[in-house]
Amino acid sequence: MADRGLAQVDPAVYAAIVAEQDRQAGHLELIASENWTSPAVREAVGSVMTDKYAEGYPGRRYYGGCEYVDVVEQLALHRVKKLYGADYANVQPHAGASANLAVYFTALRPGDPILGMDLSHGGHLTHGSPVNLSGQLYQAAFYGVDVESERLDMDRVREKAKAVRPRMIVAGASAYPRQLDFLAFRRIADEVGALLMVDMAHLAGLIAAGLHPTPVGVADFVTSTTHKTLRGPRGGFILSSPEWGKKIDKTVFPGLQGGPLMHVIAGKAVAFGEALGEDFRDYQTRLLANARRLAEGLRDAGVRLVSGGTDTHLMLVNAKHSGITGKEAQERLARVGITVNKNTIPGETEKAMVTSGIRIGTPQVTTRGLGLAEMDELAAILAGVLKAPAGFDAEPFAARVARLTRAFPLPGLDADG
Ligand code: DSN
Repeated sequence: MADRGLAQVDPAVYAAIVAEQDRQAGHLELIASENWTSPAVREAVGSVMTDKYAEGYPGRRYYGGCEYVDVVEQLALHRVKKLYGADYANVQPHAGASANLAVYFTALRPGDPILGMDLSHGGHLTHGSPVNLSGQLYQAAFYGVDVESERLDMDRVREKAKAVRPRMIVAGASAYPRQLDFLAFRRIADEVGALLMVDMAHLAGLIAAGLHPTPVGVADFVTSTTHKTLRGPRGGFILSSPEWGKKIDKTVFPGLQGGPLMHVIAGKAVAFGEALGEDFRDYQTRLLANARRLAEGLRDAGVRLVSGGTDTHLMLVNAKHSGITGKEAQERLARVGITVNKNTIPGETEKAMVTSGIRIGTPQVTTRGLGLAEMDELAAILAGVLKAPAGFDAEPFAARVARLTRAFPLPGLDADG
């Protein structure tokens, strides 16, 4: 068994993995929450560390044989604390959603009021949505963007907080293209006697590179994923103060999770190491410049962007302004080799599976090397497809996308995939 590879052992799974790799290589992936991990990260995630049970924490495990998994968890902890200047970290959450739940279970009691960002204005399911445990266990209220500017108005957030008197304010978003003012959130939290949690999942790479203000040292709790702008494996982590740390550790294990995914923690350690390296700031700078250029190109081509543009790695297109739904925009772009996700926009009137917008982000295309000139071409393709009449000929657009994917292969893939 040892010498038989996946292709021999399970041709069906192997074929699906190869097809997925080809799909990623042959498409321009513009989903703002996705990226392309380095071969080193993928090697760590695909390693024997997947075999090891390690319930507990480094030096305090419930299983023998943990000396090497301890090394990687210590490395991950040391590196993530250095990356963000944090005094406490937990790298065991399997995902951003479990990191958020761990903070809630640590600091709140069922029924406590919480205040998060409205899902249709860019918030996240785990910030109090009624379809998520966070909205079922806690009494959730929401702040949203101003209808005119489509940006957060911190005076309105303050008014809402004064009315709701939350035990916790949650700042952070999945589809908000503007900077978040964490200091203003802190002041509001202090005014109403609330704890502040920042979910920085989307911004984690920008914050690590110093290109977005940091919530560390400002919020009581910072949660994140590792796989978005940060370009690590799929997973989550929590930063906080040592005072909260003991409680958070207990909530994550044994409160919420069992054995940590040590292969993923190994991948996180590698990704944090990469983020501490010299190239990372350059990558984040290019990612941001690409997003701005793409937003300008779209705007110049008459595509309407929520809030008129972006300060971050993502933008939200109002597809209805171009005469189609988010669902149709996503499907049209798929036909030309561009992957996006349909997304609700402020004032949404369509169902979640239809929506009026799409979300576009530059993390993955920047990783594969596209720059400003390519953003101009991409803006022209996107605008052309979005504004085309129904039944348009996708082929010329697909050929332009293929020229870009061929000119910018995914790093670390052989020429033949
Ligand atoms: N689902 C993620 C995103 O796409 O932004 C957030 O968790």
